[in-house]
Amino acid sequence: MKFINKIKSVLTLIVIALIVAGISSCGQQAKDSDAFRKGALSSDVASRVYVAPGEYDEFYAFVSGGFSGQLAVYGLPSGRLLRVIPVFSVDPEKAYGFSEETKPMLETSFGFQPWDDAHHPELSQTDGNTDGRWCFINGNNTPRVARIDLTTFETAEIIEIPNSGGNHSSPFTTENTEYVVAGTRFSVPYPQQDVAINTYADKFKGMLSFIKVNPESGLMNIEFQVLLPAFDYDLAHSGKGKSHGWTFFTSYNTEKASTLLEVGASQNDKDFIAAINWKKAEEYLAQGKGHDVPANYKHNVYDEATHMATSNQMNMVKVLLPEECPGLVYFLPTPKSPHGIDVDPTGEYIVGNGKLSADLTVHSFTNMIAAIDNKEYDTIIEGIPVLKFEKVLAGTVKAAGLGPLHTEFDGRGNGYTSFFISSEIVKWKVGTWEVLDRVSTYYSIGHLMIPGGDSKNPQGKYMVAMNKITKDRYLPTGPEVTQSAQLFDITGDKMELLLDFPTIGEPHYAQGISADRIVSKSKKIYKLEENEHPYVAKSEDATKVVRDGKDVHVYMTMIRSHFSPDNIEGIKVGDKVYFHVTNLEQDYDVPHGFSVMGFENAEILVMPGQTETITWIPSRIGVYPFYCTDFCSALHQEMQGYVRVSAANSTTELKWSLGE
Ligand code: K7E
Ligand code: CUA
Repeated sequence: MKFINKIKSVLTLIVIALIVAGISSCGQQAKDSDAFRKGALSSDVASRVYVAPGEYDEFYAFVSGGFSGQLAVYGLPSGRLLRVIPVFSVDPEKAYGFSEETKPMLETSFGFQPWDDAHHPELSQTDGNTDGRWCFINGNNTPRVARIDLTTFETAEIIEIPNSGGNHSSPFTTENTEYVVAGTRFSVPYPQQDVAINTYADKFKGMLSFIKVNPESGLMNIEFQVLLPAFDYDLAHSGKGKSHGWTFFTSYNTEKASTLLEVGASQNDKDFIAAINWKKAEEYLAQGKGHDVPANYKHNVYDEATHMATSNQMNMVKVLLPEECPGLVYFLPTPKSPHGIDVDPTGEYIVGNGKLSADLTVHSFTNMIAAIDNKEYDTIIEGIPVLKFEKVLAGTVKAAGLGPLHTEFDGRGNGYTSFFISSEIVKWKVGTWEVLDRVSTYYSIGHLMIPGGDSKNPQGKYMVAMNKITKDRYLPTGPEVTQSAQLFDITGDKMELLLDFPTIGEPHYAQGISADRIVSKSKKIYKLEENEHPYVAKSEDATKVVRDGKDVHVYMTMIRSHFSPDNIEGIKVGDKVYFHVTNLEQDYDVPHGFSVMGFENAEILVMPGQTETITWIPSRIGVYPFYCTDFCSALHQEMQGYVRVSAANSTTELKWSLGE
């Protein structure tokens, strides 16, 4: 036993040394051998990712942008980038965070946040299957969860998560999207207060949040939070099938270190997986066990009828305390600072990937329930029973690689785990735990994704690896080389590399779904007659310019190939001009853009039937052109106009016209 522990600690040291060296062992070997690097690509590989011009891809892939804060949409198997959806970062291309309608989306209790770090897209599910309705994604830095509407591919809602710091174990869904969960990575003082950082162990707490999702509208609200010890809660996945009703969160830093965590949080041989019985939580809430706790957070909702977002101030959350709610939370000891946690399609197996380990630890849901029934506890921490490791363990995938991070499933009884340090994916058999195949990734893989790979019914044809480092895989572009994804065919016994493609930002998790679950629902236009924007002009007759003190409201329309009005006079230096621009088109794929010379703002790109507003405070007299920024017709270059700006004290009359 002692000897084994010694081996384990030596292994940990090696692992840490490798992490510190920041080098991937396999990657290094691979780099040395060009033939190996290119892989044994069979000659027909190109045809298997080739999507002929005019043809559609078979799958959508939603890939997180990491530090870009956005969500990128790719087609698979081609790897073609279809769209970048702005979520947590401003995007001047789409006026996201610049238009008056979208600015409220980025409001937080700290004010307007123009950026965040987005890691985990998660598709909504019905009966454990991806249903193509919504994609959720976490904002890591200023804790938030966003919901993207997959009829419009627009961010429809963002909710801030109070009592959290680093919203990383988020936003994983339950099998009918009853909840998406959000767990704090960094524990913070609870309640937030001015205290010495070395009071961490006493004053700091971890918080796991359960966000209820309205089954019709998708609207989110924080139903309850569970107060936990001051660990770091890293990732999550919910149970399904037999384990439906439970959600599992990995933790590290059960040592409660508050400095130099690379050493301090690597002391314990095992950290915990927190298993939350959310159905039990609902019972406790019904019994009035939830504490109303004052909280300060924003809930921002985009209304498709008014084409406008509203930011709402929220003031309360319900908090459940484990010591008052027996049976609500259990800890499952899991070796070596587990990172990813993944539940197999049957819901029986819970895979904890100890990132400082070579092995994968697989727990059994059945064993867990038996251990709970028999009270097989090691100890109790802050009211939470710690189950005996041997009693919940189902098996171990032994010596599979170095630095396991994340696991996905193919629906044929196989698991696929990414290994950051040894830079590879290992395929293993669920139940026997034998390693079946391994394949190198280039380089330093983080997450991997199989469409539906965390659902009840994976669509296990392709697998995407998302890599942190690409070094020599692409043409150099200065000090930083693109991050990238790699596509594999997983239909055979051996995983087969098909394609490398670059990604935006840093890809973390991704979700995939067969295109047919989305295509038929995709919106083509916004109906003009349904436009309830308060400043809409539904025809050219309705256009006007209205002065209200120093505010000037321009009700403008656009249609191929002119603006109405296209001549505006009587604007004065220091006015605040609101251009409320309605696109009168009712044809698919005909946006028009709008921008004014020198107006210190982004363009707006207005979709058919939509109204968007952009503001301008002119600082100099003159006559300034505006034009359509999206090449919309043969006479696109003619789609232009002028605004005349007069001195603040001038008597220039306010007037507007088209064709005079
Ligand atoms: Cu492993 Cu943020 Cu999901 Cu990245 S996390 S790799
Ligand atoms: Cu409208 Cu170009």
